[in-house]
Formats: sequence, C-alpha cells, structure tokens
Amino acid sequence: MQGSANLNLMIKAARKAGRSLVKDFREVENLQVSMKGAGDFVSKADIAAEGIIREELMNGRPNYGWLGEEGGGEPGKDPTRRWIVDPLDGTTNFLHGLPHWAVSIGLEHKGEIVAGVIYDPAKDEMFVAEKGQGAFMNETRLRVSARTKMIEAIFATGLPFGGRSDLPETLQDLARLLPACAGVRRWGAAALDLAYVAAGRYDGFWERRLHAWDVAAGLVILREAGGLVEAITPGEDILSSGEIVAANEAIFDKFAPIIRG
Ligand code: 2AM
Ligand code: CA
Ligand code: CA
Ligand code: CA
Repeated sequence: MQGSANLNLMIKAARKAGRSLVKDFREVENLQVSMKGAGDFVSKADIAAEGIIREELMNGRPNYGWLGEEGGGEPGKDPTRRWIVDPLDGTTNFLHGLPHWAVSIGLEHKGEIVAGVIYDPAKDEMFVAEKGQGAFMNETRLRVSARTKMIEAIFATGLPFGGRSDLPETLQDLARLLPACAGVRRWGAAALDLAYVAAGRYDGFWERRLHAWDVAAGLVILREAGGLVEAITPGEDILSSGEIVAANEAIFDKFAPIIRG
C-alpha cells in the first residue's frame, strides 16, 4: 500500500521501538520492573520504547499533541491532532518471556482515529490502516472473518487482573457467551486482540476498563478491515469509556447483545 507521510513516520517509529524491545526481550531477566498499580507492571523496556517513539514522532510533527501510557499527555500547538501511543502492549507477557506483545500507535484528528499501526516484532507482523485506505498486514490486505454462526466463532477478551472492578461483569459475560460460541481466548494484549479481529483470526473481541492507548490504533485497523466496533454502552465514546465490543458485521448483531446483557 502507498501510505501517507504520517503513516510512514508511524511505521518507522514502531520499527525502531520494536528493535529496542526485541533487545530487551532477549535479556528480560535483567530488566528493572516496578508496579504502577495492582498487577500493572512497567519496565525499562516500556519507558525506552516510549522515548524512541516520542522522539521520532515529535521530531517529525512538532505541532501535534501527545498521549503515551508511560509519559502522560501534552497538548500540541495543533489542537486537532494527537498521537496516542502504547509503547508496549502486553508488558506482563513480555516480562514472562511470552512472545505476544506489540507497539501501538494511533493518530487522532478532531476526535477520530485516522491512522493506526500495531507492530508485533516477535512475529514481524505490522498491522496498519488509514481511514478510507483499507487495512494491511505486511502488505497483505486485511479482512475480518466471514463466519456468521456464533457456534463456529471464537472471541478474545481480557480477564480482569489485579482486582479490577469489572470482574463480576466479565464472569457474567463468560457465563452467557461460552455456551453459545466455539471458544474464548485470553492472551493479554488488547491491541493485538483488535488486530487479530481485523485479520479474521478472531471473530470478535470485547473488554472493559481499557485505555485510549490500548485501542486507538486498533479502532481504525478494525474498521478498515470491515469490522464493527462500538462501546459496550451504546452511544458512548470508546476512547474515553474504554469499553469495547467488536466483530464482523454478521456476528456483531448476535454477539453484542450477549455482552450488553
Ligand atoms: P499493557 O501491557 O500495555 O499494560 C487489557 O487487558 C490491557 O491491560 C492489556 O493490553 C495490558 O496492557 C493491560 N494490562 C496491565 N496489566 C495487565 C495484567 N497483569 N494482565 C493482563 N493485562 C494487563
Ligand atoms: Ca501498563
Ligand atoms: Ca496496553
Ligand atoms: Ca503498555
């Protein structure tokens, strides 16, 4: 695909951060780790990757605003544009030597995500999309799955960790969903869950209590792959509510009501 200058800058930043993360992943036992909240870890690898992305993007577009998981937010001179960045989605996997984690970079314009990049360096899978231009993984066009039957569909979610308050709702979701579908997967990297729905690997995804940086890039990638994405509470803004339900169109109509109870 012929990406815009912004998309190419995002890809460059994601690859550069990916190289740093792969180095740290090889010697993960030596990394300094601290806990930000119950079960929510941050390591030197997260912080180094965020620094690399920030430098690359802010040098390239000095006027844009910034929101990163580890560094917080900063308004730009251009109030309409903002980078939304998770430098390492799946830190817990990373710290356990599990190769399932990614860099996630979204570009917001007037409240809407217009470009997104999710990069999985361990598998060298680069998921990208720009609004109106389709979604791609390593040059291959992405399309959500064509499954229409719930009983054949598999869904991804995140199970609440560290005492997260959405545990009862999630258990109720599972009680309703598991008998109706082919299975539920939980790998611990929300950005990759969204990318995988876009790629047709999962038929749908839902989770509560996410942050803007977990979902920003995934929103545009999934929509450009033909998926439907909404807040669990109809009409709410996904980025601020952090509640999300996503699937191919046919499955969405059956799946979303189960999650919405
Ligand atoms: P993170 O690795 O960037 O913090 C949704 O489950 C999100 O919660 C994940 O994408 C992950 O993003 C975050 N998270 C934080 N701590 C987690 C944990 N202990 N287990 C799973 N996810 C965790
Ligand atoms: Ca985190
Ligand atoms: Ca995350
Ligand atoms: Ca993170």
